[in-house]
Amino acid sequence: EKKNVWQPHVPMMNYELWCGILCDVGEFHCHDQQTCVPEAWLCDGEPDCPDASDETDQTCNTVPNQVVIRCPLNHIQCVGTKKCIHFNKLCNGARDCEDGYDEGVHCRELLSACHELRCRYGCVMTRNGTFCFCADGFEVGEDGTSCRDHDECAVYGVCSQTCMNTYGSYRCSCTEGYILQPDRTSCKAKQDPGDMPPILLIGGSDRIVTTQLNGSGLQPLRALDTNGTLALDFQHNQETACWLLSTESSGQLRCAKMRNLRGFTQEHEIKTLQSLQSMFSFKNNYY
Ligand SMILES: [Ca+2]
Ligand SMILES: [Ca+2]
Ligand SMILES: [Ca+2]
Repeated sequence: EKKNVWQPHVPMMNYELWCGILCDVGEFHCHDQQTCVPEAWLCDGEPDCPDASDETDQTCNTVPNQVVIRCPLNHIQCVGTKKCIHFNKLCNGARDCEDGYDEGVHCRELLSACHELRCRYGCVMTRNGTFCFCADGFEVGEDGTSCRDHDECAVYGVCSQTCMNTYGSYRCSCTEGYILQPDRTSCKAKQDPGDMPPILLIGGSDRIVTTQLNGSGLQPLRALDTNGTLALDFQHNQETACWLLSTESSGQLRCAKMRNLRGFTQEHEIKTLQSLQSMFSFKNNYY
């Protein structure tokens, strides 16, 4: 049962403030109600939510079946669950998998097998056998015993923009105009000037307006012919808004400068050889 049920008597704005943000499909809503993380980061042995709610037993026992958990380097999945634990937690005398899969008589029986492997760093003992592992940031070489740097950047999505592999680690960076966030992996666009609040540009059926994110400060920018279908885009680097207005008989593609996100200036029509009637399918990609 969800605890944050919809309360019909609470006005929309209050509900959103009270409930925090909403997450996209395929994302997990951290229990802090403010952070969304990809479902693939659930129960992978690393806390990704600020409150670590992506790693609690309560979360990991209720992960939907269609979410596939891939354990990170040096982690192993507790059999039959979605929980990943670090190799260090195998045979360490404490029960880390709910069913005790990580502990047992094999921890004693496999000691000599591990010894024979002559692992450069450490040896893993599971109920299915033994193998070598390396310090975090390193992976086992082809000989099965030595250690070499793990190229973290080879995995898509490790950094949100630029990734640089280093010996034993890696470093994320951002392209110009973006700032690296405290999580050291994601980038956010710089706000210039810094204290300028974000603004919503909205295309309605009869006009284009801007508002602040909380809905206040509504400012009409341009009236439109009614009965049209509107698609709208904003090119940040050129401070230009473009919109495509289609009616049953004709279509028009227009652009205007929008300095400092205030009014429209230098509005002009973009002439195309193509009939804009036939651009309906293209239009859906034009937001
Ligand atoms: Ca996680
Ligand atoms: Ca253990
Ligand atoms: Ca590395």
